Amino acid sequence: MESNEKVPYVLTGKSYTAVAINAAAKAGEWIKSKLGMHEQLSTKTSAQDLVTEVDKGAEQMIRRLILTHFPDHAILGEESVEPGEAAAISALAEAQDEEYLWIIDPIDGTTNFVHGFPFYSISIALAHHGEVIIGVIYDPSRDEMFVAEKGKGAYVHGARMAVSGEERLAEGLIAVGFPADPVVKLPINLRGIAALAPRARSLRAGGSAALHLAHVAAGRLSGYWESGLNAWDIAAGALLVAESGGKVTDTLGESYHLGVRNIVATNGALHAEMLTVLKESDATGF
Ligand code: 2AM
Ligand code: CA
Repeated sequence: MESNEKVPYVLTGKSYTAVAINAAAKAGEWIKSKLGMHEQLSTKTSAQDLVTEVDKGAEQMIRRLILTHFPDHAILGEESVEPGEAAAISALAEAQDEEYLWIIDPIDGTTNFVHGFPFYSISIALAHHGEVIIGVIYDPSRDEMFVAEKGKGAYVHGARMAVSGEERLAEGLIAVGFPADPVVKLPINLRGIAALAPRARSLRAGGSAALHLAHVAAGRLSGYWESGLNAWDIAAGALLVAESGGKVTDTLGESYHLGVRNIVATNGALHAEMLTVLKESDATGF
């Protein structure tokens, strides 16, 4: 080993990745045990924007676990930020220059969790000076743990993941999302969906951005597009896709960074075609 070679990301004997996996697994078990048993249901910005005491409890659990190992690290968690786009953007702006920043979504797909639809996940990312170096997404329903480390690939239960091989949108299975704002954002989104539907093999809207990204990484979806997301929905999944050989940009084709809210993630081959369809249908969200 050369003397100037970078020291691996390890502190106090416990790797960052091990802590992320442990936190996601523990929170996931607990969340799953609460399926159909949550008590309070409140809405945040709209009737489509839900939160339960399980979201909040899971975030506390993950925070405590991370801080036990890394007490000087910063944490950005969905449930510790006021609802709405402006608060999310300013919370990220304040946090993103931290040396080590954990970015947590305790339940991505809360609407599904509330309805008992088994498509929700725990998303945990670690950024080093604003660059995501670890991404972990756990799907409690299928007991699948997706793990990526920057430069080291992405894995699901120990098996290396790779994006799918479809060359054209016409062969692609594409995931989309529906925005929580039904007044301004939904009509824009529906233009993109109307344009994509006849061009792709088929569309899916599972309701968890993080899991959509994990499935793109695993080669089970060819691509995914959604507008109006927050850093905690995307950070871990973006690394999973990149480390599986895929491509992640905003809807204008700019490279992924923590501030991206309008995302396109694909196997790479379909990327340009998806961007073109979104641009032509005026559905980029910009
Ligand atoms: P959540 O369950 O953590 O809120 C579904 O289309 C995706 O949009 C999910 O990842 C969901 O994450 C996210 N989402 C739901 N409501 C949202 C809102 N008001 N603003 C931004 N993203 C939202
Ligand atoms: Ca959430």
